[in-house]
Amino acid sequence: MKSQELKQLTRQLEATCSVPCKDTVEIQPITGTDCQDIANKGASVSGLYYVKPAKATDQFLVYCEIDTFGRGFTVIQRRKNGQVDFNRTWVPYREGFGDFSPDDSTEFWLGLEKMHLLTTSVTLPYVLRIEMVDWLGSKKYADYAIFRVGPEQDKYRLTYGYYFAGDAGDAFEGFDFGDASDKAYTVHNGMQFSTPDNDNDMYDGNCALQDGSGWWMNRCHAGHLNGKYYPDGTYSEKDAGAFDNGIIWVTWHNRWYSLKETTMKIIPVSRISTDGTAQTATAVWSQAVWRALGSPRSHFEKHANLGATINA
Ligand SMILES: [Ca+2]
Repeated sequence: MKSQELKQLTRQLEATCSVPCKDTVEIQPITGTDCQDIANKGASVSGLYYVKPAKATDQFLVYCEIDTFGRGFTVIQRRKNGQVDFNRTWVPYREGFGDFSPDDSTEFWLGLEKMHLLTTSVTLPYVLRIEMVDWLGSKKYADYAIFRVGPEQDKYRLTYGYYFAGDAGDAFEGFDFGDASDKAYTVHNGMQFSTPDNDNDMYDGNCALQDGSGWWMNRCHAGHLNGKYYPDGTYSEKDAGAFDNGIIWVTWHNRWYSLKETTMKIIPVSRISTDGTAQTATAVWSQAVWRALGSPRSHFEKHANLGATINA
């Protein structure tokens, strides 16, 4: 009896295994330089696509989030269930890790080299949109204009022009915690990337090793989206071994609250607007980019105006 059951099970397994794995992972046929290019070519469903930025020698797979406005976001980071371990060393952070799925059900890090190729191949800069969900289901976002990831020789340095929009606050600007981790020590713009085995931070110790993650560490962070996954969100110094190592966006929730979901995704500045006035938006953005590059201190008020113009 047992033997018969086993035989039956074997037959079932054989039937399953004879279906090629590739058929179970659906890769869309349209290709392009990035997901916006793919959306421009008529792709209307989110899923897995091959992209090849101008600087890249080979195409690579990405998850494209394509919405009803025809916007194509290239997703570079996804957290949603804690199933992928983000405590990794330099090479995995460079090459990417985790799982892609056509239905956005899995976690991944696209990889710093691919982020570098994407963000430095374009003439019109990217916006980095960060979307976050907390354990009550609230959603907030933060947009950064002129987002770039430098080359490996420069340790994949993070740079952006300015915080453009959002309701989550500007954690990349740093945060005054009222202790040793003050605002100047937690700014992320201009930081090189660090991993536990490759310390490029501004701290005597090793932030990435302490926190068990790879990130654009300063001394150490105010926004930390590759942190440890804490189901339920709240955790304590005791849980974490003294360090705030969760998934943190401190201008929304404090550093002892770890977020439930995060998405980091990029889109050309001309397409961030949903109102279809891409050309107007591009013109406005071009001026804004010029102003931002010319006068880094005074752009905050200007962006408030810019946001009103684009969202109007
Ligand atoms: Ca250090």
